[in-house]
Amino acid sequence: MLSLKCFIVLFVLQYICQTTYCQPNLKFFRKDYKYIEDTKAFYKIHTLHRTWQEAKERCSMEGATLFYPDDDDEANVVINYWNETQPFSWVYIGISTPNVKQVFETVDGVPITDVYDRWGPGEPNDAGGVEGCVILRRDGTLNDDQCDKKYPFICKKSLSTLEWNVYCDIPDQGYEYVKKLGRCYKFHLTPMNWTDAFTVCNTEQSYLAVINSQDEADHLVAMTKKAPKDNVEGNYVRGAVHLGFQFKRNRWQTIIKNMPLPDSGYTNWGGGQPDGKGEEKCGSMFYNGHLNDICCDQSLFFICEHEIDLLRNSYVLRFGDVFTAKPHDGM
Ligand SMILES: [Ca+2]
Ligand SMILES: [Ca+2]
Ligand SMILES: [Ca+2]
Repeated sequence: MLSLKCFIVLFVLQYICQTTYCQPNLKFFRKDYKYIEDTKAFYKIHTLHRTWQEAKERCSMEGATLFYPDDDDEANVVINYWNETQPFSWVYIGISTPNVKQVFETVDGVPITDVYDRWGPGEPNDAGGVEGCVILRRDGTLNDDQCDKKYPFICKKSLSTLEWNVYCDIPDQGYEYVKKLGRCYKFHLTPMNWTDAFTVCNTEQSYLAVINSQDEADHLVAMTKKAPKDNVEGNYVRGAVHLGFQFKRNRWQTIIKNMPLPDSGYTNWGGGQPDGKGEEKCGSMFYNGHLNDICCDQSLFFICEHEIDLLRNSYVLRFGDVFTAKPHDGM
């Protein structure tokens, strides 16, 4: 039988849930995205200029896609938001000519004629024969332009495609909740150099994993063992994964608050490691859990770690999974 105290705790947690945690999540993707009800989608205007390909990859890393207007209404709504917040004259959109010159399609393979195709006067003109990517101007018209120029861009995530990972409190089903450690991990099967791996984890609102205990090391080893990595081809180093520590300020330290590695709770180096003699300044873990210094340029698999809001998590653990409803259910 539940005591009165339990009832009060339950009531308070439910109240907190309704007012601060669960409700915003119904229409929440990431803190850096703005939800627009008219189009039922989240948008982020990226102010850092990038090439078209970089823009596309950046949106993808954030779990979104490079925005293009589906129709006139969406073009208007997004341009209004852009007018309110940023001074740019144009942005890259997710339309290009990936296969045939002057045959324009969206990043998800839809012909431009099925979406928004209000070209500016005289466009598309493929000026100089080198224009394969599309920009949206502030006046709502499109122009084909060179893909390697650097422009601002907008990422989009539609509410209908949002899948909330309730245990990890993150819009990414690739993260797996580990009860024993009270946090989530994702094994990345696309090998990258240390810096790119670091960026990918950050972009996913996580960080390159830092081992803080033998339990955590054991889990990362098990996870690595389980990961379907054997068929991944390409030029990368087998046998180790990037982790969140590096040689900086003349010492090994983790990426969390620059904590010296000896204070992190785990310093189990592999035999003879670190052996890079100053050449290997980035941190990795052999598949067996032992630490290894490695060249930062080397491409490896890597693991991201995500910390979860403790109160919310404890609510789930205590009272069962009341969050499994999709974020937009009942809306
Ligand atoms: Ca043009
Ligand atoms: Ca950790
Ligand atoms: Ca080494």
